[in-house]
Amino acid sequence: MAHELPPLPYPYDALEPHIDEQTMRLHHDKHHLAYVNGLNNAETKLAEAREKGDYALVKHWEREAAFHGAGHFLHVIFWENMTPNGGGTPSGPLADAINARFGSYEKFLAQFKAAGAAVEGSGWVLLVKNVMTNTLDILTAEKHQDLSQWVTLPILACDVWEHAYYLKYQNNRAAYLEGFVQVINWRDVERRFGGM
Ligand code: MN3
Repeated sequence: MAHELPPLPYPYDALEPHIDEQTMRLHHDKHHLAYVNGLNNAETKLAEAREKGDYALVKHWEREAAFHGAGHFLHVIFWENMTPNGGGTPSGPLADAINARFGSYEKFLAQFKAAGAAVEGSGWVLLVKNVMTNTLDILTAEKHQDLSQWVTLPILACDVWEHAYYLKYQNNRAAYLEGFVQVINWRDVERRFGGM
């Protein structure tokens, strides 16, 4: 199913004077749309590869899916994270979690702004919820993909660093992957999927 560009949840000029109308029009209508189109194209190409059993370009299309998918999903969050009546401070369980992790809202904000200002080149600063520890963290992404999509939750992970297989398989990673498939605990994967 194709991804679609969601409309902004407020008019283009609603965030003035903090974020200007012209920036919002370009950012949403041109930049975000390009991510949506790029993600759809990458997913189409990967579907064609599965159909043909031809994975010669799989590395390229996985990278495209990561770049455009990360761009698309992060912008959806970004638009919804803003509102003309915004500002103020968090409350309730989020405020408690911020205080527990960062010491105070002021300390959280100082780290968030410093981390955002320190991103090299282009990227994002993100407040994230770790789904294993159920705690908050501030993380940054240079560019935004590093071959992944930020809103995804891993449910099946295979380590392909050389230390995971070199003693037995040397440089034959494909054979290691064959071996990994033989020992997958699908009950565990099912459990993790059910938690989504
Ligand atoms: Mn952007």
